[in-house]
Amino acid sequence: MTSTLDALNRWVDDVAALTRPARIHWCDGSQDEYRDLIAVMLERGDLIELNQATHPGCYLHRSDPQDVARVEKLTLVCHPDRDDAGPNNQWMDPHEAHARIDALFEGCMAGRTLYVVPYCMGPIGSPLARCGVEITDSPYVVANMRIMTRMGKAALQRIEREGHFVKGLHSTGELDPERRWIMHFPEELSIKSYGSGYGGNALLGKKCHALRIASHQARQEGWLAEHMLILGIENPEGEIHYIAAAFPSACGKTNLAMLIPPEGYRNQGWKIWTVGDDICWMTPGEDGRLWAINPEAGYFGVAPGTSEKTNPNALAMLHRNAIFTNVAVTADMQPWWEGLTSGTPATDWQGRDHDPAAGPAAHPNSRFTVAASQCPSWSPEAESAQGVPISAIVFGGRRQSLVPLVFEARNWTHGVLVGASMASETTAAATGQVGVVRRDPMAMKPFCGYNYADYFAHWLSFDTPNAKLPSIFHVNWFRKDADGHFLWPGFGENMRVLEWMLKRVTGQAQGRETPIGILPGEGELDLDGLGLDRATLDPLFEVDRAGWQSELEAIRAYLDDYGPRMPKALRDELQRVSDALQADLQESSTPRKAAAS
Ligand code: GTP
Ligand code: SPV
Ligand code: MN
Repeated sequence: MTSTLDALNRWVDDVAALTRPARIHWCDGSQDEYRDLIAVMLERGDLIELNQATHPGCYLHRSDPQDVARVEKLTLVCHPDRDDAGPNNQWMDPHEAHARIDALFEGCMAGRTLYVVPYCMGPIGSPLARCGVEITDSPYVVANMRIMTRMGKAALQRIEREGHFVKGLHSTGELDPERRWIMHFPEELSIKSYGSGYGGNALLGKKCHALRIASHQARQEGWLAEHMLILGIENPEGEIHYIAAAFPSACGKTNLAMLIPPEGYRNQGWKIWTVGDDICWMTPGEDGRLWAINPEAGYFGVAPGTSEKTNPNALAMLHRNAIFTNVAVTADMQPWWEGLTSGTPATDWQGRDHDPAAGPAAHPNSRFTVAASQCPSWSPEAESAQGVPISAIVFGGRRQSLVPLVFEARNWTHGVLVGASMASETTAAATGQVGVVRRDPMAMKPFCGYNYADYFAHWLSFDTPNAKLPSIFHVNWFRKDADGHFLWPGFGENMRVLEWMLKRVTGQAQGRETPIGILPGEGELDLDGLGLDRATLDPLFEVDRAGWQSELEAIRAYLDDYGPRMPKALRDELQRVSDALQADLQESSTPRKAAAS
């Protein structure tokens, strides 16, 4: 027995002494083990069998109604020094944090099984992948981890070989919101989560490890751990360019990652390949480019809004071997959610007879868990050890006004500012009010494991003489008219925007310089067949100078909150944009004509 496994065994013993489980099960990740877990959960009522004729291997889990989303207020990043966590994180002194949460763990697994879940984030043979072990008393968590990560024997072997792993301890506890914490100890490479069984709070490989802990490691080691999808765009010549895109939770990553191009594009030979839909780890390669892997092996996707019209690829992969969480069901036990064009909900997400007056049938943050390889657009490159080279990075948010459909940053520093300036309307993916605009730099507000000022400095540090960095863009699919309708059709039609980005990356489009960045020039973005009138198009492609002046002031105030730790280069860049806007305002008091049609 090696010392790593000794250390692992000792930790399991210590945890068992604290939590006092009835039994301990080491997960091997096998199909038999998965089948047994499902059987246990069906018996306990943790899972409900869905219609096996229409949805073989599919099950429904209903969460406690108080436990249906991430809880940011109870999510802590416990560096010894509070400033290292930054104003962007909830913080507690590590000693106090351990003491508080260990008191909750005391005896909490009595009568339960303690599962030891070794997992690997990333292809098992990839130098960019990292391993962890989650201890949990939730079979639902184990089953989800088996879909979402490379879990079991192979991961344990890699851990033994490598000699280190991230430690995650989880118990569903009593599911009492008053007795719930999700704590991170980046210096110790450890996580402790108590009192929630929900996705991001409980599947510790995902947001806790692959973003909060990994972002801290990435800073020390010179790489990036990001809340980004990864997709490949194949052009009619058969070349594939990869892009990574950061949108906040429930703002369109899964949808963009699985996009099916409009018919005209398909006929020409365009195709989208899905590498990842939520998390991206990027490292500079010897060639100076950024190379990216998807650390996950499955999708934990938002169900509502997923339809034949919006995301047919997602729908196609949800007819077998999927776990649904908090969706509604039809009378014949098929999963159902708002946005589906067929079927009628009989029972809502809480198991009550569906009453349309009582709100949506599926919870707005209801989710599916499914293996990545079941997606029709799944890219075999998702298994590549070295990852895929990234040609463009895209930032985006949910902004009903001001922010145009697409613009490009002038250079890396400007791009980092564009990412740092991101804001978005809040969604049901986290508890709290929905629809409030808040700053969410790089879509990492809930996930950055250290001070944002240091994080921006880390991003800036990639701009070295030998670097061949990706171009940086910003998109907004969510502009609305006065009546609250989306101006841009979105979904598959977002292909048009991707094509323009590729044209920029390959030098085939000139673009139109504006103070906030480069927008599509006249005729550069293909709008054929969309039938959008001027009243719709103008706002999508215009730069509202006055509106942007107030936006820049809000961004300045936000950056100032971080005090002297905020990199000067970012403040200078903001000043440059602000000066350009000012000059532009003085030069022309008449509004410019919008282009791009
Ligand atoms: P997380 O899993 O929480 O990180 O979410 P995500 O970023 O993967 O978001 P997802 O793709 O699941 O989309 C969330 C919601 O946004 C769904 O209800 C979608 O239907 C909707 N959505 C996605 N893309 C578009 C788009 O292009 N236009 C519009 N109007 N809505 C979109
Ligand atoms: C998100 O909220 O960004 C998600 C779902 O992807 S969760 O796993 O809960 O974080
Ligand atoms: Mn996410």
